[in-house]
Amino acid sequence: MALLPILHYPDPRLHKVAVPVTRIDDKIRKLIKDMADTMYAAPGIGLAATQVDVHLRVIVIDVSETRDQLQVLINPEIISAEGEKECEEGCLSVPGIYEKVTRAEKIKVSALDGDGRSRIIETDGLLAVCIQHEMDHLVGRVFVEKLSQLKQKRIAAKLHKQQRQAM
Ligand code: GNR
Ligand code: NI
Repeated sequence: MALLPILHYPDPRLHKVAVPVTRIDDKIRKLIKDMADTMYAAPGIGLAATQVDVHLRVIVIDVSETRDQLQVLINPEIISAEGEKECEEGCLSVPGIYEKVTRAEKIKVSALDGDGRSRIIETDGLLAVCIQHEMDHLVGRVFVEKLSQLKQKRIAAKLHKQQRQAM
């Protein structure tokens, strides 16, 4: 088992844009395994490759209570989105910060699974929120950047304080 270090906001590498995977080879399979281990250990319900400083369109998710329903999304694309919903979000790259974010309520997404089979996911609820949160990471966006400037300033101050106390 290999745990990967997770980048912490405001690390500029969190703003890199990931590129599509062209071939699912042993290197990608190892990345998926290590990302899943890292997500479960954190613990988190999702992890985007961007967060472990790998800039490829790879996401792992497990929103199950039993933590045994791993979903791998490679090269995900939103086909359609409808409605709006507010949900309190957190992020492994922004530890200790939880804020309400508005997302699409229902989404339809195409992606490849870990074996390279293409699949269509139609979902709402927590899985829809999580997929949108992870897909934002792949284009260099962190959830706090969707908040008001005032909230972002308060979060930056809180993170500075946390960092000082950790030293
Ligand atoms: O573990 C996580 N929980 C979470 C809760 C609400 C909305 C989104 C998430 S994703 C987050 C893990 C993470 O940072 N993924 O990028
Ligand atoms: Ni996140």
